[in-house]
Amino acid sequence: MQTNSKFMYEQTSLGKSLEGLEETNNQDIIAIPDADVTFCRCLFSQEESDEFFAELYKNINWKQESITIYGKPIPLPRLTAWYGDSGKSYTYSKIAMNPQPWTPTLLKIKSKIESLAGVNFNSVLLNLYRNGSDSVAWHSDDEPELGTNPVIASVSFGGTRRFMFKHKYKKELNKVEIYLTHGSFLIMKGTTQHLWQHQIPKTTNSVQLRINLTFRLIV
Ligand SMILES: O=C(O)CCC(=O)C(=O)O
Ligand SMILES: [Mn+2]
Repeated sequence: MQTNSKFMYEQTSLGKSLEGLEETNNQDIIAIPDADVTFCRCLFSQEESDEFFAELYKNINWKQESITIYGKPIPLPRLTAWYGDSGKSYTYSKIAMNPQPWTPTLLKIKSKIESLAGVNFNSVLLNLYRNGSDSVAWHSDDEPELGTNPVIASVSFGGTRRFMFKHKYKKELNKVEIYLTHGSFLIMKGTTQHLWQHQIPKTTNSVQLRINLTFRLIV
């Protein structure tokens, strides 16, 4: 891994304006049918975001996990880590994960977002995207451990990446895309995970390292 002495990321640009976006006090309610999605471009200041990025990059116990397809291990195209309350294990992409204990930084981020999300989360999945070849394929966060209508609170630090939604059944609906910027915060709730899938596609653009945290409540 490269050293993390200087991570300066551009915080202000959304990248692209969205159709159907109502802007209220730095909170964007994104009008997506059958979903409940709110986006906040700069929940964390530039300085806080730089510090969080550097700390997480250095101190999180990042792992290269693999999934097995037809008996062959296929490495996930990103590094991951799972932290949370003890006993809250979780199976993700057929990988059973036991949480590592919360760190002070994770607890700081968690406490800031919990009041906005209205949920006390008990776990967080972290992803580290090393370059444009790292990605997450179309999926929903709908594992049984998360219960019905889960609230997923997603925080991003580092390089901006394109986050996309597609409806699972209504093929006539357009895909929706949001550029997840340094210090941004996205909340997905209601039927979002049941009726929509999301992804971070690979890109040939030059992109900086990015860390994403998705806070979850395992019931
Ligand atoms: O990196 C992101 O913004 C999304 C990650 C994600 O969807 C997941 O970990 O389930
Ligand atoms: Mn997801």
